[in-house]
Amino acid sequence: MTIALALALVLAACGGAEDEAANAAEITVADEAMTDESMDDSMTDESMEHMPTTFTVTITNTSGDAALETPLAPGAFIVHTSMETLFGVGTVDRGEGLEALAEDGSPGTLAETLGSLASVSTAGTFANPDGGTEVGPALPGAGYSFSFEATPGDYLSFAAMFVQSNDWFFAPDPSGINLFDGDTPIEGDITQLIGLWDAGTEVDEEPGAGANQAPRQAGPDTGEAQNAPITAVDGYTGTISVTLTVG
Ligand SMILES: [Ca+2]
Ligand SMILES: [Ca+2]
Repeated sequence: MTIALALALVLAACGGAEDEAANAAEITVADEAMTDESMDDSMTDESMEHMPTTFTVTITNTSGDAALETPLAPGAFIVHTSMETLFGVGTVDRGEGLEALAEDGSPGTLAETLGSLASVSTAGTFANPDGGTEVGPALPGAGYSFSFEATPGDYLSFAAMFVQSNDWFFAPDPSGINLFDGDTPIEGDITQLIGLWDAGTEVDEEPGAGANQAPRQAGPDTGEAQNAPITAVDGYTGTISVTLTVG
């Protein structure tokens, strides 16, 4: 502004340049206005960045219409910023509690272990089927819901046991689900983002028939132990439906 005014005065002193001086002054004022506006915008963006968004996930057991009817078991979820936080594909189970979740439907240890990581902002379990007050399996037609807060840059991972198996679990890819597209939270049907995985900790029997699978085994952690890499399981589409809602 000072330079522009000086320039205007010089031009005015030269005579016959009043219009140009006025233009120079206007342009300067317009620049300042733009600067103020962009400062306001950045302040708004900044304050919005610090406001977490509340998400709710609902996992519905739709296996009544699928290849093999199965209960779902209580599971664990985390909100995280690093990749492969809940598990890694092609690597063996890390001994953080995933085995108990995948073999016996016990999610507590995994949630507790992962909750202590610096890259995990929230960790929890979902154990009461929707509409109920008691911990238990979600039978066909029932489901689990859980809510959490997140900000851009956060990912969601969760895992829940496919009960008619030795050690299979539903979960997103190990990178997790990116909860934001830029600054915009994602929502809707996310079923396609969820896979079925073999934890590699127990030798598989025929799904729905094995004597060492949760519905039939003598007790937790019963069955032939294995130390194989975690792999994707094909088939069994339509066993669950998962939605993500905001607010
Ligand atoms: Ca297995
Ligand atoms: Ca077992």
